[in-house]
Amino acid sequence: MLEQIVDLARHPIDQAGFRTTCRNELARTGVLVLARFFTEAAVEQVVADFAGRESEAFYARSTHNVWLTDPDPARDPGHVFNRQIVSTKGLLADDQISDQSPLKSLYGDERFRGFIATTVGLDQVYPYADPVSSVNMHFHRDGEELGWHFDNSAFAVTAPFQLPEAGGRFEYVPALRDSDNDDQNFDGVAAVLDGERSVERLTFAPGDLVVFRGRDALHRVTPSQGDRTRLLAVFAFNEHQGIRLSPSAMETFYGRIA
Ligand SMILES: O=C(O)CCC(=O)C(=O)O
Ligand SMILES: [Fe+2]
Repeated sequence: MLEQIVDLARHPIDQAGFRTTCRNELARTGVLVLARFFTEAAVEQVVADFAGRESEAFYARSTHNVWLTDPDPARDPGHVFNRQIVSTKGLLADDQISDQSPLKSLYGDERFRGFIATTVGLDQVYPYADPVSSVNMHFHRDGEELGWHFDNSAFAVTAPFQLPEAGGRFEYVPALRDSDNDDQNFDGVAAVLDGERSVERLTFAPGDLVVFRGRDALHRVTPSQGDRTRLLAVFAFNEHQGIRLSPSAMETFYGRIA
């Protein structure tokens, strides 16, 4: 039942007026944080379900560029396009998360999907057609981070359930590139990587829902500090039905081909 998972009094996701407010906020700023979206009971259950599953998560022990692509041999190894970024966080894939989880109930809920679609300006959103991509749980133990990157997808829906004692901050630079016009702004990206440009910080708390436009906003999560693992759920949606990750992307992001 949706009302056991979402605080619908605070966030009436079925109401047209509420949806319009959310859509306008996302369009204006590129990010929407709905504070205390999840009920306390749902937060407690998700933490109980996932805290302690760190060792089951997949941790990619490799580096990536900001664009999440292979290096370009035609460019200098020192070019910002080929700069290698470290990411050490882990994840549990969709097929490692119980169908009884509130995360899956929410993800499959038509009212929630309708709300997300309206908020991001689409008629409908669809799940991934592969067994790994739709709902994920990210784990950042002490020292683990997610390095600077642009998302492949136009928008991301995430939900922090547990934050570390310190660190684990979400930092971003809005509209740093213009992917629609293939303007990659190499100088701007280099300035961020070199710490020469100020960045924004997004504050959110366990139980919040975050919708973020990360295709053109460079973003990262700083290293976690302390014994408490950062737990963040990612709800991945598509504009079209039947989309699956390629085998090579699966190998990169999940360490296996499912
Ligand atoms: O952990 C976060 O807050 C952001 C995750 C993210 O940027 C991603 O999964 O692409
Ligand atoms: Fe991202």
